[in-house]
Amino acid sequence: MFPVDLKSDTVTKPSEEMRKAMYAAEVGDDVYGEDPTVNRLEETAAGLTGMEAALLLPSGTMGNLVAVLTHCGRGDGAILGADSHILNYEGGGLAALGSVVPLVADDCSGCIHPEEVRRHCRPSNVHFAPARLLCLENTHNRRGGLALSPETIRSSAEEAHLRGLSVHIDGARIFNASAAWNCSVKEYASSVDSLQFCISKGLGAPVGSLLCGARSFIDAARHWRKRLGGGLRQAGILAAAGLFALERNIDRLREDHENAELLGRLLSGGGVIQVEHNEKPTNMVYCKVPEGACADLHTRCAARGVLFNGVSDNRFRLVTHLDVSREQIVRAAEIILEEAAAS
Ligand code: TLP
Repeated sequence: MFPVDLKSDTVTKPSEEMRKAMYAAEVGDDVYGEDPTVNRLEETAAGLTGMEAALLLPSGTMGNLVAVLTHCGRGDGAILGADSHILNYEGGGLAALGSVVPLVADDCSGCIHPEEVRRHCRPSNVHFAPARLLCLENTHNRRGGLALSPETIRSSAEEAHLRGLSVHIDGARIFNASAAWNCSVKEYASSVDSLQFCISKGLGAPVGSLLCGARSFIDAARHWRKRLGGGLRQAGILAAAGLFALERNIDRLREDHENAELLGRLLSGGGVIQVEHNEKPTNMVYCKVPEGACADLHTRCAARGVLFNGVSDNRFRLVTHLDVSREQIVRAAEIILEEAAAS
């Protein structure tokens, strides 16, 4: 039963069957394009998103970085949400490695709306960094794992395209979004130029992300991946886990959403923790406690085997995934409530 690890869906471990698929993988040197399993995974990712081509990368962070570097040159502006993962948690890679200027936009609704896109597209003038790219995030991590609809994405993307920008989706958890909206990932991908999704989160693979887009874009992205040192050799071992994840673990994401819903309901029932409301929730529960109470609660729960991450002094995040059962959720909620009441 313990530990119940709700820190993130990144903590999932490959199952016995997934490991067998990895063991049996046919491999080759992927830098030569000769790994049949990587090629199959990239074709599968392109098929699932309806895009022309895809590229396997070691992480979501590298997927986003390669996308930004491929879309933008030095001094170009990328419109990023103030609460986006790219801006907050990716080490400033776009500035450090690409001299790309973050144009920080309001994303408190989870999306960067068309009027906000317009506001950042300033007239051509030597004083301004020209906006070249709009980055959206779905599901939106810091907005509680909120899933955006295909229509919401489309209206912002249309505005950006009208103004000559490209559009990228950080879709680390795009399959959670499509499960929440009961739509195909293709409906998201069809309105943008690139989309990256992670196989290493709720889908349960140990490593990897797929960047998807037009063939010419992916060819250029492959060059950036190599420059960043992300060209892998017998990566079929990892790709086999990705293929397994895409075949077996997409449909079950709904269970994680049900568990998150249950967890939120149990925690809010206790009256000591405020569970944040979210219009279209997925596998995350964000909670508020009195100012300064987070660190103590975190330590007390960890001592009893319930692990989660604090986001600030009074806010913490719980993430459900395929290695946490319904029974574990119920027990974790009891422990969190007991400790919150005692502190
Ligand atoms: N997010 C991690 C942490 O970095 C916060 C998590 O535990 O949620 N985009 C989004 C929306 C993400 O949530 C993450 C990971 C990434 C990109 C980066 O993926 P990795 O960890 O594979 O580099």
